[in-house]
Amino acid sequence: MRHFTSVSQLGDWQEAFAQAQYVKQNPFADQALGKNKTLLLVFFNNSLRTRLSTQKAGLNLGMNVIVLDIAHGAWKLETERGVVMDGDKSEHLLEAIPVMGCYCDIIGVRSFARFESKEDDYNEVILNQFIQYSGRPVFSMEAATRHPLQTYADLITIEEHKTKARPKVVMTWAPHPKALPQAVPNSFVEGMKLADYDFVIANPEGYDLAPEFTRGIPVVHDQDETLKGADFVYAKNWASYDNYGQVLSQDRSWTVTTEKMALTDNAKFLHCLPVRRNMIVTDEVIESPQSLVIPEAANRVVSAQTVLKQILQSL
Ligand code: AN0
Ligand code: CP
Repeated sequence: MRHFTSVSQLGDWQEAFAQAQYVKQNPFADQALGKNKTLLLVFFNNSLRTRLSTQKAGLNLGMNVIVLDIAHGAWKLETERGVVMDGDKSEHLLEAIPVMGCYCDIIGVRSFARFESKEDDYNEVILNQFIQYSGRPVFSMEAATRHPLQTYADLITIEEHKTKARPKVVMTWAPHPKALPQAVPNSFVEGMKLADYDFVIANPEGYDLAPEFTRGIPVVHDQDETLKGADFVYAKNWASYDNYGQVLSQDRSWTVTTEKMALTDNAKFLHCLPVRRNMIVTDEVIESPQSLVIPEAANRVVSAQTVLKQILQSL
């Protein structure tokens, strides 16, 4: 594997799960692979889990790790070509990217949807420029349309906790005060196709995801109906795709509560975190024994390390 931008690149899910299990059980077995290799993690947006788990994954593989926060300490970057740079931006991405490539062997990039242009976001203009101009293998640490390392960790967590071969997984929209990207839910849909679970999406009218992701997947606008018989509930907020980037609803009847969980088949609760308590999910549910949010976050090291290992093997 050279670049990693979508969970669908994992290919066969059982094989990808077996590789992750090996890494989880033998975290320091591949230290020689990363020796004298430098990992650069570039963040255009905030992060707790991705920042720490991806650093840890690199360290477990024997790599040297550098983290760059673009917003804190780097020059303000222009991203449009052809602009007369007489404003507050001191450097162009077209120089910054190849320069970053000079200092490392592999680059991870976090660059959220900016909600300025649906077309630019869905064409992944920032991530693709790193792929085009850095001269290095590039992996996504959540780009505009996908968060594949999160999805890989979500799938590992489900696989570890499932009690039937093909569990029913419900991904439900839940309310949030701010406009959040569709990257996590889009990517989760790709993961569900890869693992071939019994999968349903519940979201209010106006919140259907991009058809290129949801084609072939049932989308229901009645949350209670979908929760019946669920083995896993994956909650997430996202802003509207059709009314691109808008918050159309903060309907708290979509918050995942104990009453909602009672409709399920004793389902486990998942969320990628960070989560707004008592908007997305109640204190009671996230603190319940059904909640897998911490083991899910722990698996972020496993997903990052498994992917990094494959990229290192391809160098
Ligand atoms: C981001 C999102 O929803 O894409 C990151 C999640 C991993 N969440 C927030 O910005 C709160
Ligand atoms: N789940 C996740 O990616 O969290 P961070 O935004 O804190 O990295």
